[in-house]
Amino acid sequence: MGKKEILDGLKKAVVDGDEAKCKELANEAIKTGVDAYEAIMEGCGAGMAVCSDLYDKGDIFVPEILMSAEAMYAAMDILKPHIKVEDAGKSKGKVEIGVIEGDMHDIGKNLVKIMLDAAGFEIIDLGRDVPIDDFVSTAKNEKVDIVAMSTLMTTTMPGMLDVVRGLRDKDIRENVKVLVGGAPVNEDFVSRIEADAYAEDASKAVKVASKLIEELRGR
Ligand code: B12
Repeated sequence: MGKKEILDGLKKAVVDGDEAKCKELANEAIKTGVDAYEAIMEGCGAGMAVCSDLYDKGDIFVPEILMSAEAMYAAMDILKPHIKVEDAGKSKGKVEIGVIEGDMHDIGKNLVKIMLDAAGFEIIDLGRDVPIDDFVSTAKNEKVDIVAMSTLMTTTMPGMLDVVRGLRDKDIRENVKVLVGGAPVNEDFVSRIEADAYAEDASKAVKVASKLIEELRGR
């Protein structure tokens, strides 16, 4: 089976929520030397993006999207140990990542976590629906380098501002970089809440996080 066939097949298997097919194709990717990183981003991630669009159009519903997420996780479990990120050695740092209080959407956060982990970052996963204070106290107690926050809902975006304020109140804002992501978030929002950076997807998150670590260490 060729590379294109495997990547397209993985994408389709995620959309179809076909866990068995996802596992089969992930194993096939490894066997035939397809880059695991590419398989995750262009197979699994691309499939999940299609699911989001189909959901928005009303073509699929909650049960289907949850099956797709399960199928994607099954493929990623197989692919993850095989990821090689080129500059992994250069910019390791400690990252706490979580989904803001009130928000249960964690599929995107999990994808970002896996890619950061594979790139050599030390990850503290706070999970989803994370209270503001947990972000702040973990940043302080664990001396993290990056506070990474996700939200998929407009209603929970203000929580990100509360975390930035909390970091300031505890006098640790200068010690950390604040990275935000999720569909409703953008560059403009970063400046409004005085965060440090935004990344639109998991592969960009790795690049941006590496840059933030360089900035932090270069001070
Ligand atoms: C799947 C889904 C669900 C699932 C979530 C399952 C789970 N465990 O995550 C379930 C069914 C539970 C759900 C529930 C709800 N949902 Co919903 N859901 C979605 C859906 C269809 C897809 C989201 C998704 O997983 N996408 C795939 C992932 C891979 O993409 P992603 O999350 O965007 O992540 C990528 C980037 O954003 C980025 N990224 C993400 N996080 C981070 C973090 C950092 C630090 C960085 C750098 C980057 C980054 O990288 C990721 C990977 O490339 C979206 C619609 C959509 N088009 O997005 C609605 C959507 C987010 N849901 C919505 C709503 C309203 C709800 C509910 C309130 C519905 C209800 N009435 O019950 C509840 C909320 C419950 C709660 N309190 O959270 C709305 C939000 C509207 C708004 N603007 O606020 C949306 C937009 C649908 C819509 N059009 O109305 N939902």
